[in-house]
Amino acid sequence: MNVAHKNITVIGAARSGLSVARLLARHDANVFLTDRSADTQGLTKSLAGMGIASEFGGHSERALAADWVVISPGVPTTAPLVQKALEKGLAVYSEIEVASWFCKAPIVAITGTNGKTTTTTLTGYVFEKAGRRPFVGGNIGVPFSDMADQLDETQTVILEVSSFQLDHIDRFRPKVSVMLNITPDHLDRYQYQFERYAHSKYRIHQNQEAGDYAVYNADDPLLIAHFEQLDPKASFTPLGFSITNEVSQGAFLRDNNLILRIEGQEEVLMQPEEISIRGSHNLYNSLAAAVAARVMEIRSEVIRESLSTFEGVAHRLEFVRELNGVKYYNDSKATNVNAVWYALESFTEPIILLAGGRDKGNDYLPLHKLIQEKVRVVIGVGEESGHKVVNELGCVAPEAHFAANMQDAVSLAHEMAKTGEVVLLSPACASFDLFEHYEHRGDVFKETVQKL
Ligand code: UMA
Repeated sequence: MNVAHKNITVIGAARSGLSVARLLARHDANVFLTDRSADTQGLTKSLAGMGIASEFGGHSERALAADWVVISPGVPTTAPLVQKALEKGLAVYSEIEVASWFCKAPIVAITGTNGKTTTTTLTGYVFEKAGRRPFVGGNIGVPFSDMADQLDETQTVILEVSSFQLDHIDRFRPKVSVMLNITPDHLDRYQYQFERYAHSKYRIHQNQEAGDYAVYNADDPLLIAHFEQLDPKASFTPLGFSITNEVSQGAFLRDNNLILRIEGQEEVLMQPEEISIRGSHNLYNSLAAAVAARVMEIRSEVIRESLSTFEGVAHRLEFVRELNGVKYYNDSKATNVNAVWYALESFTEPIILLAGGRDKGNDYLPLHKLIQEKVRVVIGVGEESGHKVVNELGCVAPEAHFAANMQDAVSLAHEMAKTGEVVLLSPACASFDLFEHYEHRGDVFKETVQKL
C-alpha cells in the first residue's frame, strides 16, 4: 500500500495513534491526528516537528477531509466521527492493519479472551531463545507501528491482538494465527452481543492462505464449532491443541506426555510438570506457544528449554509478598469474568478476593461455584462497580465488604486475612475508573501491599 501524499486522518492520540501517525509520516503521508481530549502533554509542537498536523479537545470536520481514516483500538466503531467517515464511504483501518503494510517479517498473531499476554510473552521468549530476534508487541503495550517498517524477513513479529484491533483489518495476514479461547468480554463495544465479539476474533484468519497456520484451542466448544464449519476450501492449515483429546494435527496430552503431531510426525515434547508456569490455563498457553514455534521451525529442544524456564508475566497471578503467613497476588490483568475464574481455580488456599472497576456488562453467575468453594471474603473496590461486586459476588461468600479505593481495600484485606490465606486482586473489570490502565492498578496494589 503506497501511502505517500495520501491524506490520512488518525483518530486517538495515545500510544497506538501516535505510533501509527509517526509511521505514516515517515512514509510521506499527510497525517492529521485528532483526539477528543485536551493536549495535556503538549504534543502539538513535537508532532508538527514531525510533519504531523493535529487537533486536541474535540474532532472537527477537518478530520473527514481524508483519503483514509485510521483508528486507535480504544476508539469504538460507534464513535460519531467514525460513523461519519463510514457514511462518507471512507476506508477505516485499524492500527495493526496499517502497520502490517510495512512489515517484511512473518507475523505470529495471538488472540483469545484470556491468556493472550502470557502466550505472546512466552512465544516471544521461545523465539528469542531460538535466535530469531522477534519483535513482541501489539495489544501487549508496544504498538506494532513502532517497529513494523524496521524489521527484516529473518525476524518474526509476535503480536498480541485484541478484538478492537481486528475490527478494522483488511489485508492483515498472519503466517500463524493463534486463538486461545473465546468467552464474553468487551460486550459494551459489541452491542452486548457475544456473537459480534466472537466474529471480530475470527477475523484473525480471514486473509490466511496456503502455507499459513491457524492454531486453535480444540477444547473450546465455540472454536471447535467454528473450525468445523469453515469453508472446506480454506487453504491454510488448522492445528488444534487439547488437554482432553488427541488432535489430528497440533499438540495434546497422552499418558502424561505432551505430544506434538505436525505434518504426520509425532514427538514427545516434555511432561506437563516440567512447564514452569502453573495452572491448566497455562498448560493451554504453553501448548499454543509450542505449536506456533514448531510450525515456524523452531527446534523442539529450544521449545522444551523455554517452556521450562519461562518466569511468567507481570500483573498476571504475580506473587507480591508473604506477610504473617498470608500471600498477596496481583492479577490486575484479569479484566473479565473468565480471567478471574482461572485465577480462582489456580489456588487451593482460602482467598480474600479484591474485585471491581469499570464494569463491561459483567455476568458474575459463572463465578458463583468457585466463590463458594474458595473465597472467604469478597471486597468490592471503587464506586463504579464495587457495590455490584459486593451484591453479585459477595452474596455467595461468607463475608463481603465495600472499599472506596485500593488503599482501603488492601488494609481491609490485611486486617481480615488469616495465616495460610491468599489475598488476590483479580478485578474482573477494566481499570479506567480509578487508574490509567491495568498496569497502573497493579502497581498501586503492589506498592500498597509492600507498605503494609
Ligand atoms: N479517543 C478519541 N475519540 C474517541 C475515543 C477515544 O479521540 O472517540 C482518544 C482518547 O482521548 C485517548 C485515545 O483515543 O487519547 C485512547 O486510545 P486507546 O484507548 O486506543 O489507547 P492506546 O494507548 O493507544 O492503547 C491501545 C490499546 N487500548 C485499548 O484497546 C483500549 C492498548 O490495549 C494497547 O496496549 C495499545 O493500544 C498499544 O497497541 C490495552 C487494553 O486495555 C492494554 N486492551 C484491551 C484488553 O486487553 O482487554 C483490548
